[in-house]
Amino acid sequence: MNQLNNPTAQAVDNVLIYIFGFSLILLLGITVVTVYFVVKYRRSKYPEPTSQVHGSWLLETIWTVLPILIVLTMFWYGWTNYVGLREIPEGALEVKATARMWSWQFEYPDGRKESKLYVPVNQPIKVLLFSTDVLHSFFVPAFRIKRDTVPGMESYVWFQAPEPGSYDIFCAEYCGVGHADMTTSVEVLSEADYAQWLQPLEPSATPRGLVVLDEQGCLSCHSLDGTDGIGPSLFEMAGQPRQVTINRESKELIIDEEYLKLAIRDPEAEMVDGYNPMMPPYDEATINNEDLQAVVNYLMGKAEAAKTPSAGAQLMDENGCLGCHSTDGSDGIAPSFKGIGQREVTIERDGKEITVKIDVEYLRRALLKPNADLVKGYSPIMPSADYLSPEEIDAMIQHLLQQ
Ligand SMILES: [Cu+2]
Repeated sequence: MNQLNNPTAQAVDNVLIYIFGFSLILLLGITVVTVYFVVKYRRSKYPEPTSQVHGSWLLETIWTVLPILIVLTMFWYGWTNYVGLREIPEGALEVKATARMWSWQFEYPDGRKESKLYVPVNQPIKVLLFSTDVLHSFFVPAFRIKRDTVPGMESYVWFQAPEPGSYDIFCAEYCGVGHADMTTSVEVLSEADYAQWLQPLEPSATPRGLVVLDEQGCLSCHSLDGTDGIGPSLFEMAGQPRQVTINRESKELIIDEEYLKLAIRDPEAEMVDGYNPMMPPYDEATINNEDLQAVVNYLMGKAEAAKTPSAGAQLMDENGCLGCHSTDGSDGIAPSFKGIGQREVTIERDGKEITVKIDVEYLRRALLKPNADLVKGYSPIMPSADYLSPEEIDAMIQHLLQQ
């Protein structure tokens, strides 16, 4: 990587080159002089000492003061560059990095969570470091940054990437059997790509349960394909019998929803035999009940509600909604659908103007009785969509909320 505009790497490299350079010059200089004198004043040629000098103030002063100056410049140069590594430039983007056995999680100011660190190019990034369990260490060689994450303590590093690309992140503190798997990457995006990445997530086809499993780092210990890992594989486990230890007694039970919930909230209560009790409990603050249910649904092989956004989009198109409502924010005969789920609107009700937040109920009413709570400034010309089935109405609402 081009090291220009990679301030943290430059700071570390400059000091390394400076100290290494001086050390090399001294090593070579001293070795050459030593060898020269050994050869020149060898015993066969000069059996008796030839010099009668007993001291030289000048020489002693030089070889005392000069090394002190050299060492002090090393200290000064190292110190000023270290300070640069600790002082965050203005306008830095803050991302929270949480280390846990054995994966990383990155949380953005808007609450978005990722297992890779996505950042824009040429912007300082401040990474706040946390650990939920043991000592780990956040290490990105490309930016020459490495710092321990300590449970109960907040720490930080910063960097600025000069070019888009993918750069390794390692854990550099031995933290247990999965330590070597604790790798991920910094994904540096161009400004345009980053702006696109910032857009609200496209409703993905990935089931929520799987997203949570990935976000929470579960998959670094539990495989999805049947291979045995640090923990049991999650492959087709639902409804299967397992030997578990409850209160030191081994019992057989069938894996069901209740068991899975307990295994996530309190893993050591009913441990599957043959595995070590090293999974941390995931409380409600870490995985809320809704996400817990999504994970359990996913593991139980239950399909998630078929409220596919594409069905909603198709219905919108088929029913001609887009003739009046734009999807790009431009105003038409009717309000635009863009960002409709995040908006508040002024409506007239019982002769009074009130402001309401657009939510599922509002949208349902707007579809079925469009002219009841009409948005101020628009004409009551929309026909009711009551000829659609409740499922179709739901699909449209889901789609609208994601606009
Ligand atoms: Cu680690």
